[in-house]
Amino acid sequence: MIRRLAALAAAAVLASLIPAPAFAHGAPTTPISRTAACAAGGGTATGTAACKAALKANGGPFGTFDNLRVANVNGNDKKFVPDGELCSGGLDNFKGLDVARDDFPSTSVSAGQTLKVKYRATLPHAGSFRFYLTKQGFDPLKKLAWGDLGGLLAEIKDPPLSDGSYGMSVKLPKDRTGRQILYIVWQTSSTADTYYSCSDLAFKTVAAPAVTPKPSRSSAAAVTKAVKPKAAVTSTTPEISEAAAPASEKPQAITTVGQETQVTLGHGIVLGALLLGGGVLVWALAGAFLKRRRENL
Ligand SMILES: [Cu+2]
Repeated sequence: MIRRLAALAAAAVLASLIPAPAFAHGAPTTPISRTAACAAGGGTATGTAACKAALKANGGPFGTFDNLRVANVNGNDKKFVPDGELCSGGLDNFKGLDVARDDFPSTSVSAGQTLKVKYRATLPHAGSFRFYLTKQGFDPLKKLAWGDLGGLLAEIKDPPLSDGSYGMSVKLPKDRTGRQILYIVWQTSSTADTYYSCSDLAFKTVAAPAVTPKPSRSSAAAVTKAVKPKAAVTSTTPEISEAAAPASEKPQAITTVGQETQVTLGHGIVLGALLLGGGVLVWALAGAFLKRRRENL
């Protein structure tokens, strides 16, 4: 009996030493990312033709939507993520997300607008978000390559977390039309991981003023109306008002302390649970040992 308990306790201790399974982390839900739309545990768009095709191309189940991360990149994204594999971060269990299609679940946007971004953090980490947008002329029917992306659109460090999502906003360029991809790189500083995601955007076509030599008053009025969009931001998820405090307003010292705390609280919780489990086993073992001794006396 005691020997069996000892074996169990030893097994538990060994199990706690084996690297723990992947924990949840994050992915953009607004604008909806391919991983949040199609991958496990993410969005509700798995039934769409694009997600079905992506799953087929994946050749097996997707990884968890918030787990599209690569370790030890340290900012060398192009070295770790090959052309044509940007949406999967070069990861085998997300490779279906790289399929070139123009019908992935998308977010309708207007050129020049300020786009609200919600990056769901199932496990918050300190770090920086880098935003890239495909250049005008991008062909969605070709796999995304680094050369398709324009320069850095925005970089936001440690944005505010509200209702489980990082809230950010990015100003979109004025010259884009049609389907484009917003590529977000989340390089965390509290872990070794960098997260990658593709969010498909559909730029609204602004009605071009009719090219008539002498426009009548009524047609001019119609054009004015058409040019003024009612809502600037169209999101796939309901809006939640959020404190949009710029990252720069955060005191640097507190941010640093927060990072340390985050690491301890985040991945530390699991370690704590394992230690607690081990403690319970040791306690049970000791109890059984004492009981046996008492019986022997
Ligand atoms: Cu994580």
